[in-house]
Amino acid sequence: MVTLTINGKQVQVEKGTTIKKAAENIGIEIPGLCDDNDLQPFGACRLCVVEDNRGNLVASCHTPVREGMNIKTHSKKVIDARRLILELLLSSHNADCFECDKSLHCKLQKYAYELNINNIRFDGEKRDFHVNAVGPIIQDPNKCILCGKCVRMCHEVQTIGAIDFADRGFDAYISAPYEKSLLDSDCIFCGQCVRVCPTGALVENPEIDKVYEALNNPKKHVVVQTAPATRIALGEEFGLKPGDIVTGKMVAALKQLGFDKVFDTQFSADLTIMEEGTELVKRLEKGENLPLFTSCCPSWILAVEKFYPELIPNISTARSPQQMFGSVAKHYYTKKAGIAPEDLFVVSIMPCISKKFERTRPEFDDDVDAVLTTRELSRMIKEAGIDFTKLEEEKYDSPLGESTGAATIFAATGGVMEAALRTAYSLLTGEELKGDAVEFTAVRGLEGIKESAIEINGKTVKIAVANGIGNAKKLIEKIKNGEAKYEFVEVMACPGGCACGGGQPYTDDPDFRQKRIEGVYENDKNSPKRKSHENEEVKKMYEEYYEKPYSEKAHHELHTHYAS
Ligand code: HC1
Ligand code: SF4
Repeated sequence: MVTLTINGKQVQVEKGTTIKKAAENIGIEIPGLCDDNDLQPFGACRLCVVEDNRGNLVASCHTPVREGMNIKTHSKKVIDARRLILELLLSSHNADCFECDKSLHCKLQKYAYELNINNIRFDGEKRDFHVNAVGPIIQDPNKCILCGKCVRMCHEVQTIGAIDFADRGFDAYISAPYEKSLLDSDCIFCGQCVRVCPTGALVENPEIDKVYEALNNPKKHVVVQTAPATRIALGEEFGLKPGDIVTGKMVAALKQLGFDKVFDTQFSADLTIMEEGTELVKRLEKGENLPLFTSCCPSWILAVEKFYPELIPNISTARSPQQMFGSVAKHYYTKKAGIAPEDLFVVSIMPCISKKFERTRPEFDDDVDAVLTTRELSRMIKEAGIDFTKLEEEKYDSPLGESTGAATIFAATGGVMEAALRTAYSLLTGEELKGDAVEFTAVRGLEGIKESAIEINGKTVKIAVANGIGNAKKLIEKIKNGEAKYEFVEVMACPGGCACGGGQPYTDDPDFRQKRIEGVYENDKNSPKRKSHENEEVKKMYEEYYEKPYSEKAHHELHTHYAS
């Protein structure tokens, strides 16, 4: 242990701890624009400077504590330096906060307020770059402060390397190679760069206006689906904690916003399990194209298409729940409700930016018309003046509104695997898992790669779960060089899974992943039904329309193919 003094208070921390973390341990927040718990210390912005024994300013985010140090975190010298840094950043910044999607969540704005910046002493040249608004992510280099968090997230964590610094000095900016748009780059739209960007330089491409237009068009029948992960995070936008379950309030808010029907992506997550579970059983029986990889994460699909096309035969052909919902709404629901398919407008609320890309894939025939992130939905609720926390809970509409605990856990890494196993077990043995035996705890938790094996009918099924594309790549290399062999593998591109997706509320809570995931499993535990094959509305739809999982009709409308 190392003993040091921070602001006159003696502190003991482990060797190797940074000064910034040591200060946080005693409740002192030091500002920083370039550091993040997911990333290696970088020391680029220098806003985190503190004063040491000798009166020197050191960057606290990457300076380890030393025995006997005497640190001042908010001395006059420190505050003057931080103000100077901020004023220099702001002197070239395009500070049109009124029109900025990051406003109220922008770290630059927050620190400018907290550090009392009321007079920028330097009238610098403003950054003047082209804003790239094509595709699901808007890149506005004029708002960029070159902290490098997006680059490091993309390289260090996701190991994609789609973006990097270009040019030098005042002309430096972040871009895909050769100034290409992200659509023409290696980007897989995981949105993790957006999640960590401290300013409005990277934001999702909003689709709110399109949704309002449909809601105000009397000819349109507008239905909305809500992804599993939205219900454990939307509350954060209204002062609740990560992991607080707000399903009923979210449904009530969507009804107040004027959607004709409020349905659930969890309905189609149960449907996905019926199709993908059947596919798994068939592949296990034939011993073909194993391991089977899950297919619901569109960033994972893009990663396979771009970097591992040889794995395409191993990817489940089941469409993602978002796209299954779109297809079911267009084909089954319109017939049942007597609505002309061209009058139907399908909106998704997703924790994910990549879902905006997925809906535009040509093979999905515009089944989904607009995708809003959880953040975009919160803005609509705020704009409508709805007091979210006071809403009376309401229920989803029928017939695409019922779901089970198995669908709920799709939101957490390992959840799709666990949900599929609950149903595959029943399909393979003809027996039901009872009570808490449905819980496959080996695939739960935030570890990057989880491996396990389960016995079904005397056969061992080896399984693996990867979250974060960097971890998925490690797992694929293990499989490719023969170090590991599995029958079934789940991959989610975002560390933690969809609960921690790029479209979820921005948060500074260092434990946001764990808290949101706890909410997911609590929701499952409280569900009266916990297996997808127990979903009555899904069963009824098979009886009335698709006949059985993997039928010809199901193949046509619920499965897909991939680009190689
Ligand atoms: Fe996901 Fe999925 S779990 S991919 O994370 O399979 O986005 O929540 O909606 O489609 O159901 C996301 C979440 C989501 C799909 C489902
Ligand atoms: Fe990289 Fe993901 Fe951002 Fe694309 S969306 S630039 S892959 S971090």
